[in-house]
Amino acid sequence: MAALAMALSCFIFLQILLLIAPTNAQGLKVGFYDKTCPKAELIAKNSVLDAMKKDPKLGAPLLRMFFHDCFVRGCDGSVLLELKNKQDEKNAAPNLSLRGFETIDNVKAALEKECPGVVSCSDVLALVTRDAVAALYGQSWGVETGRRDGKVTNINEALSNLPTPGDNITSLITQFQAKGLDKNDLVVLSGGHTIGHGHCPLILNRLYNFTGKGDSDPNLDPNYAAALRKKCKPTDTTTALEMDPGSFKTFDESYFKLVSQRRGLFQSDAALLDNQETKSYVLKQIKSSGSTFLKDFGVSMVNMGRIGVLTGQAGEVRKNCRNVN
Ligand code: HEM
Ligand SMILES: *[C@@H]1O[C@H](CO)[C@@H](O)[C@H](O)[C@H]1NC(C)=O
Ligand SMILES: *[C@@H]1O[C@H](CO)[C@@H](O)[C@H](O)[C@H]1NC(C)=O
Ligand SMILES: CC(=O)N[C@H]1CO[C@H](CO)[C@@H](O)[C@@H]1O
Repeated sequence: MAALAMALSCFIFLQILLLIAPTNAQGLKVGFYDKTCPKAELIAKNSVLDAMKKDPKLGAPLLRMFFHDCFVRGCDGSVLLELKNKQDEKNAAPNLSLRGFETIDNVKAALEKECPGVVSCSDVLALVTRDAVAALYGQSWGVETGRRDGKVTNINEALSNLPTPGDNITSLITQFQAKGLDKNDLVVLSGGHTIGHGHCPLILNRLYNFTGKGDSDPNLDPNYAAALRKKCKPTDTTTALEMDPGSFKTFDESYFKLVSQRRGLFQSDAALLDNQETKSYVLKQIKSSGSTFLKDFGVSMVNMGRIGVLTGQAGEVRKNCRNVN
């Protein structure tokens, strides 16, 4: 009887612990800074909203920055680091057009003023990304925090860990799996392409000489290809194209409509129709029964935010996001 009471009270005690601190396996939890820096999330949000008022297009590069951070060495803020010899992730080819680093600096500076040495740069990026998506009429989500910052950045790791726009579905699935993300995360997170821009050089092959016979990609709607050829001449290296034309400032499910119409900008977008599971997700989002994308996106962003994190005593909390302490 006593043993039972003991077991029961232990059980209740455990339940209470879980309620107070629902920490996940990686040591992250929503509200990690509630006690150590209670205003952290509010300060981050206000800074981002300010920056986006001045530059409404900033949301897209910020979201992409988080993806690049998490896929290279885990979400450890390594994408923000700078090396004197420029052999850092920022200077890797896939970084083309990564921007918004000043916004991260500003948020970090405001947080250092409020509670010095407490909030990591990797968490700043995770929070800022959520607030940017929410500011574009996307749905908000609870961001897990408690990440610590890494001390290493390497140009070659960016090249080998980031998927490329020419990747096929098999390759995309494998690369996401290597980061602990499944097919569902792949198709949901690809929906990030509902905002922002891509540049002509990345799709010239799809438009002009796909198989070396002067043809275009058969997986691209021919009318859409013709319209894109007007915007991207064969030698164009600079023009930016809206990935979701007309809706590039709104975080919504229209990306999936485009993909289903074979109007995804990249081969990696079109590839989502080449797997039964990812294809069925795409088609489900455009049914009149209603899209689940906005809710799903928050869930998959939390999953992505867990990749290779440093927690506890690992790593450090950088003072300046561009440099190790
Ligand atoms: C599935 C593999 C992915 C590939 C191959 C890919 C590739 C690309 C490429 C090539 C660009 C255009 C860059 C440029 O021309 O400036 C781009 C833009 C972008 N990507 Fe992805 N991406 C992928 C997944 C993701 C994920 C998971 C997210 C976030 C959840 C994301 C968010 C974005 C955003 C927001 C932009 C627009 C950036 C801007 O306007 O500056 N992408 N992506
Ligand atoms: C997909 O891409 C990988 C890596 O580039 C390649 O090895 C593979 O043959 C491709 N698969 C298909 C079905 O094209
Ligand atoms: C298309 O590609 C083929 C094979 O690589 C090449 O011989 C040809 O010159 C290219 N055509 C154009 C118009 O670039
Ligand atoms: C913003 C940024 O750092 N861009 C760099 C991306 O990488 C290329 C080299 O691949 C550099 O030339 C850019 O300056």
